[in-house]
Amino acid sequence: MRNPHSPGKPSPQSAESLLDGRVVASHGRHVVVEDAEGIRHGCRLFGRRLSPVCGDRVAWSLEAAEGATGMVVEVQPRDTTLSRCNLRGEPEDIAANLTHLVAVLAPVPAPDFSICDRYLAAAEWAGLSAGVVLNKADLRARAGAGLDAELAHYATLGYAVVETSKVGAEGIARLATLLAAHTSVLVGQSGVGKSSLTNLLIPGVEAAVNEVSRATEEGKHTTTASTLYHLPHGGELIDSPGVRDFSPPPPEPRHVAGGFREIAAAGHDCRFADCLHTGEPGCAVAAEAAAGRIPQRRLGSYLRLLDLARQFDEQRRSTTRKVSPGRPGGSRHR
Ligand SMILES: Nc1nc2c(ncn2[C@@H]2O[C@H](COP(=O)(O)OP(=O)(O)OP(=O)(O)O)[C@@H](O)[C@H]2O)c(=O)[nH]1
Ligand SMILES: [Mg+2]
Ligand SMILES: [Zn+2]
Repeated sequence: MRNPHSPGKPSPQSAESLLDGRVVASHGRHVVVEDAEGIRHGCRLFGRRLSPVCGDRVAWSLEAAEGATGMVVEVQPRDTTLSRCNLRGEPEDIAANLTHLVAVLAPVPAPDFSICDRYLAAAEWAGLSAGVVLNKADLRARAGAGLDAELAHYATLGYAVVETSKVGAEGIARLATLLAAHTSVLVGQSGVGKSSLTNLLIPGVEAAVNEVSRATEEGKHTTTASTLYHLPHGGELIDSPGVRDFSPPPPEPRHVAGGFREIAAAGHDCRFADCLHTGEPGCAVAAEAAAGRIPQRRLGSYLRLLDLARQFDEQRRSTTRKVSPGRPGGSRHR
């Protein structure tokens, strides 16, 4: 294993004493690392360079200091990364080594299907399978008129759609079956019940759950850090903090459609192979949307991410021009 010692920094333990571990929670410069026996240790990070997230495989050593029992010295290469744009519009990693994403919705707080679309697109781009959960099925009568049609459309795209409720643990067994073989993350708006689902899926876990604010019916952002749990029938589950909005860092514009299964499929029939479905002649996506087979909202979600992708592309180009003139593709955005 590589020894990351660098001059001027406190020396980590020798490579021989390094242990394999898994980050199961991350709080800035402090992380919780699970060892091979499943014991969890509070750890600091060696140097300034490391920024592990929940799910990362790391090398660490037992080295007590500053209230921590260990120190992470290296983050191993990831299979997958789920990222978002932070408030400054910069990419920021959320979780690593996921295989599956679950977008959680509820009748209350009012579902934002655009956020759901963007999570599903992020899953497609990261190579994760994905599903949609409608939690609080007991409050279904309070849902807006469009809910059934939206869920039916996700199902026609091939996403598993499960209705769950903490009342009678409805749908929990089916959800557990879908999660069994995966490392999954529960994502969605604050207050939809991600932590409540975590508690139902994993007896003994007491992830903090709070009451939805009566005044606004917005969530209260009860969960403040992603945490990884082991599911009793195999698989791992990450409960993540709720969001008000979510945008994934987009890929190059021509790859954006890959985040939308029906748009990618229809796009094969566009007249031009490089059609971006923004009014080009012979666009099969526009034809499908006009015929009502692609919902306008899904097309809108695609176009919004295409806009973002073009902004990123422009930034990438100007950074490349400034940093390394003449070096094609030399500078990546992140
Ligand atoms: N009626 C009903 N309420 C539920 C259900 N599941 C969760 N709740 C309630 O919804 C509120 C929010 O639940 P949480 O599990 O904290 O939601 P969360 O998605 O983890 O919220 P953040 O951590 O803020 O992102 C709590 O008052 C729960 O009791 C359900 O199936 N039915
Ligand atoms: Mg929570
Ligand atoms: Zn097209």
